[in-house]
Formats: sequence, structure tokens, C-alpha cells
Amino acid sequence: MARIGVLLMAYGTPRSLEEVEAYYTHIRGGRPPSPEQVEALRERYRRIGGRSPLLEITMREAQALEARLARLSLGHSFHVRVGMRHAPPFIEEAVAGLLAEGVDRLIALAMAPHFSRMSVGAYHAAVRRALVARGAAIPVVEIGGWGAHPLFVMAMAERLKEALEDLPEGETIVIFTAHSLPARLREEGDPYEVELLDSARRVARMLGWKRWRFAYQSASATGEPWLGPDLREVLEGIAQGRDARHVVICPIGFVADHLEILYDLDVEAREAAQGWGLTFRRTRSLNDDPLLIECLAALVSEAVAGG
Ligand code: FEC
Repeated sequence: MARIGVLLMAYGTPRSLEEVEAYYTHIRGGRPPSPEQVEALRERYRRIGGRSPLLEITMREAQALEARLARLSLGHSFHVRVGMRHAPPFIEEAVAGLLAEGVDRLIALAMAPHFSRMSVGAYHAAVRRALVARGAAIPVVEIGGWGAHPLFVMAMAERLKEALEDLPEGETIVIFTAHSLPARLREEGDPYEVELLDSARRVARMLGWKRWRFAYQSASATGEPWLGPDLREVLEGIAQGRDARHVVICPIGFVADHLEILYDLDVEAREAAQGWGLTFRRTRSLNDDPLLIECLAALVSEAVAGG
């Protein structure tokens, strides 16, 4: 019987408004943001009640996954721990904790279903760095993009079906969204966009829903071009072309509620859509939905079997 450490990784969030500056500095690779930038970010957290629920939700996912893996009786003991990329508990601390618990191998699973070297790739790199720093030579299975997994597609399709229930098909457009990244990734052959569009197609096909678009959200102002089209442009185009009266946003690139959902979509995009005369609805996030947990358990079991 092996002792298997499962590292559930997510973006990370400041635990209070005081932590925003350190968090933002970490995201920027150690370059401190200006006081104005810090204040603007604090204001976004204030607008969603002072903090984001991302850490608590990821903790709940980890507990549910550990319980589900135990019930599956796979013949191993599973230790599921949370590691964040930009805030405590950091990935490095989680790796150290799992090593102290005596795990003999690791499965690294990012709570971002679509692979990009700038997102999931960076989570995996943090795991490798943490192992090297501790001189630990245990096997690691890095789970790549899982946005095409049938259970993920089914879970997203259920949420979308629920949001579409009472809306007239001829007057409604679904917009699948994901976090934008610098556009140079396209030329570099990064799989992010291909995986996102594939996921969106699968969900739409499962419901037989034809009227959908894809847009990126939450781009940063870094001075370089980011992947588009941006959600605002798509909303404006729909309104100007009178293509639909209702829009349903399905943030397929995210699994949990956090700032980019609760502010960027529920506040900013909603205001924009309504300003253009559209009614706005968003699919509920999966969070610790049993079907998502089932999907994570399947990913871990497949990794154990394959790795
Ligand atoms: O709820 C929370 O407190 C955390 C919300 C949050 C999530 C998230 C997910 C992703 N990001 C991705 C890429 C980038 C790149 C930059 C960047 C910047 C920020 C800033 C905040 C922030 N991100 Fe984020 N991201 C979240 C929050 N993100 C806050 C800083 C302010 C701003 O620019 O808006 C640019 C870094 C730089 O300046 O150099 C790039 C990607 C994801 C989705 C995958 C994942 O979850 O890992 C990709 C959640």
C-alpha cells in the first residue's frame, strides 16, 4: 500500500485587505505595484465583501476529494493537501507538509482545467522546485489539462442547463469565458486556447445548444496584447447587432467562486451588459459540487493507474 500525496493547487487569495499588497507583489514576480494599483485591487475585494472565498472552497474540495478517494478503496492511502500559487498556504509549504507525512509519491493537480505553460505549467514548476529544494526524489505525476474529461463536461453542462432553463433559445446567447493570457502564447503553440474551445464545444454539444460564443475575461494592463476577443467587446457586439436579448456567461476556465467571477463577471460584466440593454446571467460555479469531486477522484485514480 502506497502513501500518495495529492496536491490540490489553486491561484491563491489574500486573507485580508492588509495582505493585498504582498499578494499583488507576488503575482507580479516580486515587482511591487504602485499604491494606486494596490488601492484599486483592494477596492475590487471590498466590492465582493472584503475577501474572496477561493481558499475556503479549495479546502472543501480537498476534504471532499480525500473522503471520496478513501471510499473508492484503491488500495493506497491518499493525503490531499492544498497549495496556492500566490498566497499562503503556498505550494512549497504543502509539498513540505506532504513529505513530512511520509508520502512516497505525489500527484499534482491544478484547479484550472485547461493547460497553459503560464498557468498550470507554472504550478507544476513550483512543485518541482519545492522537491529539489528539499532534495526529495519521489515520483510525481503532473496532471495536465482536464477540460475534456467527460465528468467535467457533464458538470459544466448541468450548470449551463440550469441557467438556460427559462430563457427562449432564439433570444439567448451563451458566452463561454476564461482568463485571458498574453497573446504571444498563440504563436508559441501553447495548448490553452485549443483546450478551451474544445471544452466549450463539448459542453454546448452535450446540450445541443448552437448559439454560443467564446470570450476572454480579466486581462491585465501590462502593456502587451492579451488573448481576445474580450468579453466586453463580445457583449457590445451582441447588443449592437441585436443578436440576442439575453446572455448567459459560462466561465468554463474556472471551477470556483473568486474575485474574477464575483467582481469581473458579477459586477463589471453585468453592469456593461445591462448598460447595453442585455439581461445578464451567469452559471453557478462548480465549487465542491459532487460531480466535480467525482471528476477529480477519476483524474487521481487514472494518474495512479497510469503513473
Ligand atoms: O479570488 C482571488 O482572490 C483570486 C482571483 C484570481 C484568480 C486568477 C486566475 C488566473 N490568473 C491568470 C493569469 C494572470 C496573469 C496576471 C494575473 C494577475 C492577477 C491579479 C489578480 C489576479 N490575477 Fe490572475 N487570477 C486572480 C487574481 N493573472 C488580483 C493582479 C491584478 C490584475 O492584473 O488584475 C498578470 C500578472 C502580471 O502582472 O505580470 C498572467 C490565469 C488564471 C486562471 C488559471 C488559474 O486559476 O490559475 C491564467 C482565480
